[in-house]
Amino acid sequence: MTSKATGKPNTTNPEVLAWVEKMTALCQPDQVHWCSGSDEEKSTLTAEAVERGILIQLNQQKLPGCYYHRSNSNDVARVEQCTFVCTESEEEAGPTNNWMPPSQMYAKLHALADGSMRGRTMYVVPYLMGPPGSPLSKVGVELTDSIYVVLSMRIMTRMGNIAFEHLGESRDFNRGLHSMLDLSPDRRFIAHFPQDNAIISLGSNYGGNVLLGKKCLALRIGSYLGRKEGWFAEHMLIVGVEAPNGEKTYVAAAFPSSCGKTNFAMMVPPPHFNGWKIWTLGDDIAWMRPGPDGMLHAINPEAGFFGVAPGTSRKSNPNAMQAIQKDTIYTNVALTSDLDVWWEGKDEPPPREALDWRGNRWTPDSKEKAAHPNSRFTAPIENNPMFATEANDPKGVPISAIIFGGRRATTLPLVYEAFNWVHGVYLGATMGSETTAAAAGQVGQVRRDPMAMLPFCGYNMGFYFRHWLNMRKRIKNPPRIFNVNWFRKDEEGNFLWPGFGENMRVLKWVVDRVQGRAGAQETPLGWVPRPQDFDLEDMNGFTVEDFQKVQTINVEEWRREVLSQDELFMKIYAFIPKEMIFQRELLVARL
Ligand code: OXD
Ligand code: MN
Repeated sequence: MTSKATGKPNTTNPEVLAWVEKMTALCQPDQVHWCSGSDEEKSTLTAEAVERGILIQLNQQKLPGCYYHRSNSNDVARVEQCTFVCTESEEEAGPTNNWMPPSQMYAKLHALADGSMRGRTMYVVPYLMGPPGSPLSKVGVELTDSIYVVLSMRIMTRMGNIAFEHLGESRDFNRGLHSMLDLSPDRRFIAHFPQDNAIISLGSNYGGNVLLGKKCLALRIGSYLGRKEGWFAEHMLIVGVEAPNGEKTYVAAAFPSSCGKTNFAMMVPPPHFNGWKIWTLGDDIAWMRPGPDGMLHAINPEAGFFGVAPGTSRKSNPNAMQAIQKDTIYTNVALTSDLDVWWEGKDEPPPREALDWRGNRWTPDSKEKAAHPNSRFTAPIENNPMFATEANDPKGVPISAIIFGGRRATTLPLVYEAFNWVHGVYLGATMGSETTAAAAGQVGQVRRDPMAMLPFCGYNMGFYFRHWLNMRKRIKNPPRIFNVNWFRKDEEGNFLWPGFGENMRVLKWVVDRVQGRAGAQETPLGWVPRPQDFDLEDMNGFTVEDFQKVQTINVEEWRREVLSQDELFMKIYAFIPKEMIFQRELLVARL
């Protein structure tokens, strides 16, 4: 190690030691701390973070083990314009990613990182994505100068010695370097080097940019490795749907950021569904690989929730509310005078006075929101009362259905089922959604977001569709594919579907289809439930007509929809599999 390095490595892996030494020489931290993941380490680092004002201890009577963090006000969301995929050829990254040749990006970022940790500690954060001992799991090592990152990674991943134990002497680990620099947006880069299994993230301290296990490794690098190694890394939640007779069906679902994935993953069925249970395996990411039984098996590589706080309440998500009562880090929500947290859409009425997410005095008369729309909670997944313990099974769980969905005010019905795998891939590939606050930029525009992976696919989107098509040959019993939209509105702008727990009705139809119990009718879009196929009982005035309205297929709207799909298809035309063009033609003909 260099002369400045202190702290004892908790691995003998020569590749890890050599790389950490090289990065130490580059960043020149005052100290190097190798994270073990122990409870004592957590206490010491938390105390230090409180002393330095990085964390505020919350009211321990109300929220034991919970802390509050404010990020820099210019650093509150993922930044797609600063996110790069650095493959040798531009074609490999494809037209939907920012690209720079690896050598050029390394030179640029190493120059920025040079001496960036002087006066700081470099934390070596080993982390395991997925259950220990699983062939689907991967190891990453993140070097960071942010204590907030260390404490958050400890929640979001299996962090510490456990990762080095899984890795052994293997060279197969992700090399992640993170430095906050001075948090200037001008020097903010989230750069991925898929061919080296490496990530460099500079100039930010916002979760999605810096908790490198999540979007960077589990999705961007993961998707690249998945293509190479024959598996899927997807932006999907995973749930186990238990019927009253104990039958369990596993479903994965992809929705773009801030479209209610966490709520769906933690859904509580309404009283009408007495005996049905939804078990949560994951709320954001699924890694899936064909298993020996011919089914697609999924694991959640993560160990925590990094959920959007605003809108989360005992009504919208009682399980999440319970999960965030302890050992949770809150970021950019509002802070009340008794050191409790508040956000728009929480059950309690607004506090008479609070500090807003920027730390300014806030009252209900203030024009600004108290919590940032993308404020977050970071909570251990095992806090969820409906956590499915099979999420720790190294084999993963067999997936029977995949659901795609977006936020669409018009055109898209509540639910329909694809005719087959290729058609299902087309549904995923043409997914559109209105943009939200999870990424910097304008909110509310419809943009194409194939499989909810547009910001997260670590290679050419056309090749990604090809990978989805090719994988069919390796899966003997493929999951059925569905499309949903909870967000359709009437002419006055009222939602046509009540959403939240009532989404259980849609999920039940999906499960019944998969189990061969529910009927459907063929339409130009795919198979749809007729009123008699769909449970509309006890719906408080929601009628068969209301159901037909939310399921309406308006041919004029669909003609426009097909045309607007071209926005993406033209961009990647040179790479798009011909099967997708075919599917488009078939849809036009059916319409
Ligand atoms: C997330 C996102 O944070 O998709 O999960 O932005
Ligand atoms: Mn996400």
